[in-house]
Amino acid sequence: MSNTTLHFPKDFLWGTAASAYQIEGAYNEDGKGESIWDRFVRWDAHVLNGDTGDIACDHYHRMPQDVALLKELGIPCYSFTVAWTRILPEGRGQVNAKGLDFYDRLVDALLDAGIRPKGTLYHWDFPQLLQDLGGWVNRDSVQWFGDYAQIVFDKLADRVKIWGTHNEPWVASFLGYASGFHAPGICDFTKAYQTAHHMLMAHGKAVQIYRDSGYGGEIGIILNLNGLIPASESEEDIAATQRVHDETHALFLDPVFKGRYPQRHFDYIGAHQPQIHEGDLQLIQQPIDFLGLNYYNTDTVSYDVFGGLNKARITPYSSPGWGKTDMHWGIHPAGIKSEVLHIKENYGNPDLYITENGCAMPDGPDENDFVLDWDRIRYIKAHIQALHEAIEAGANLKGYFVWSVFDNFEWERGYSNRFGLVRVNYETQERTPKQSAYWYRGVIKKNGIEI
Ligand code: IFM
Repeated sequence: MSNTTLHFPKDFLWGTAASAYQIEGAYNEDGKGESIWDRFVRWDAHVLNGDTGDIACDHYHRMPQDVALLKELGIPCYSFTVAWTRILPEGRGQVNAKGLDFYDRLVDALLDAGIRPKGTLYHWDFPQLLQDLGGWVNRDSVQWFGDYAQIVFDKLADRVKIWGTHNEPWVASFLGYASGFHAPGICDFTKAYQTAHHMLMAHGKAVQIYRDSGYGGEIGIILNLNGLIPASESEEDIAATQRVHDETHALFLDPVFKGRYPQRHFDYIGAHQPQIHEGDLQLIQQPIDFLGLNYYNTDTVSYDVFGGLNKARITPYSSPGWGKTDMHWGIHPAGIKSEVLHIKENYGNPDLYITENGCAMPDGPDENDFVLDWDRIRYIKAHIQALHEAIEAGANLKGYFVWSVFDNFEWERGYSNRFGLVRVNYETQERTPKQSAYWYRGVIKKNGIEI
């Protein structure tokens, strides 16, 4: 039987993504200030095995070799995030030239290697000194972020032409301020909603600053949009699914694209509603050039009176024939297509990038640290195939980024889960591309997948 190649549009942007705290290490070097994650990992019992990002993949020191490896793997675009506290150790005020220099060198190294750099301003590592003033709950955070954004743009935006403002603001707001699983470890829904509102305003502010500075590239926001399916057709399960959907999707998408919050949800959360001033929603609703969509998994949702504020129980969902990932997340490739089409149909078919997709698998290395990860290849391929269908259905999908290029620090799970196309031996810091890295190189070369 002969194979068919599903081709992607010309100029489709293939890439890989990583984030500062998860790979850089050098947590207190060259003038870097303390972030909330530097603090959080030192709290007893908050991260599995007491792991920290102090060293992580030591990318800060190994950046030139890492970029050379990206080149060898044929990666056309690399998505990195900037650590706010490398640039502004106190979160505001004095700029740390050595911190800026690191990203300057990274961008130049990428361009020299023929790799397009894509930058994101915020991936959860808020400055601790500003956290001491209330963090994102403090309305001044909007201005703090704007000032930080301006500094980063002025240094890098002449060469970096694709920018994300925030990565996954739902995670920063709700895992950081409602469940407390993430830094700063606060458990308070009112603060979580206020954080979401200020992060959205900060996003709008950064977009405004970017436009006013005339750098002429693309800017957008990156949201994590899990699939959600009611566990049954009962009214209760459907309503619970709607509540979770409102919190994770509409709370972010509606203000960015429509300049309003989902009223039904605000009626439901009552006293937890954020304080909104006149003009806030106009600031949030800046025209953006793309939406970044991170998709990993789909859950079923059922009504549960013990299910927190949303009264919802979340259960991982897998399509028949698929198991679970090492994160115990279900696998449902069609879910990525549903999310893309949800955006297309409800938010004016904006340009989209899949800014993260991938999986942690129980990688079993051989004696040379080589990982034959057919399960990861199967996962990525099925998701790419579903995206091909979404494009055929009319979605404006412009690119796809695998999370992640390297195994790295997976937040509260420490180093126990591996998402990389490249294995990292954390004792020796040796990098070994997995089978999936070579397979992905082939996808990029063909600009498509064989089915
Ligand atoms: O590792 C994270 C990343 O920081 C944000 N998106 C999800 C990934 C996997 O959990």
